[in-house]
Amino acid sequence: MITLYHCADARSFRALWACHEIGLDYDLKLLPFPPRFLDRAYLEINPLGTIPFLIDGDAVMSESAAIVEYLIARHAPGRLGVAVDDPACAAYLNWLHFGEATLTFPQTLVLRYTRLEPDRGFDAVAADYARWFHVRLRHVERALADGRDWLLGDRFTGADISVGYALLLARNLKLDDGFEPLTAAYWQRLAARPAYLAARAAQQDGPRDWAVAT
Ligand SMILES: N[C@@H](CCC(=O)N[C@@H](CS)C(=O)NCC(=O)O)C(=O)O
Repeated sequence: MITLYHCADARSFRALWACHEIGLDYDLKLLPFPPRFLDRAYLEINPLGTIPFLIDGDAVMSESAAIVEYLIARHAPGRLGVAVDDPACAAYLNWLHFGEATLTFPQTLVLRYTRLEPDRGFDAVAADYARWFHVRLRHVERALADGRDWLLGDRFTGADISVGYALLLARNLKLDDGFEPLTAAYWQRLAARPAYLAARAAQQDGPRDWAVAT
């Protein structure tokens, strides 16, 4: 069984959500946020101090989008993944990584300077990166303009988990006022998925620190 180190609503939620979409058993280790400071013993498990951290036998991973890709490739390739010889593979991988590298990174500056370290005086940085996030998010709105339900059309994939987590974080940071209509409707579809709801429920008993219950 895999072991997943997780903080409520942090990027490790991507891995937790993927487990529920796949129907995979897991051992969930819930940590307070940020674990680097609040659970020093965690550094012996993951010297980076970040979450997620996944252990699967001899395999260890610390990148949330890569974990989604790995779990799907191993356990649900035909159902939630896209094969390399499928014409949609490039779009699949691009969205999977876009969710983290382009849509989540700017939000971490907003989180840091509005929630974790509000007294640092970096309000302008937070405001700039909130705007940066909203401008990049237009790429999702454009993709949905043909009426598709999911990023790759009518099939829900790991790419939706990756981008969907960025939308969850945006909600928690109250950046969802910048969701355009198709993105807002896409978020509603994501948030209604049984696996999403089960993953949210699975983390309820742990420390929530910065996370905002929605
Ligand atoms: N690119 C990595 C980022 C991992 C990361 O920085 N996670 C954050 C939480 S969302 C963290 O652990 N922050 C606490 C810290 O840096 O001490 C991923 O996608 O998993």
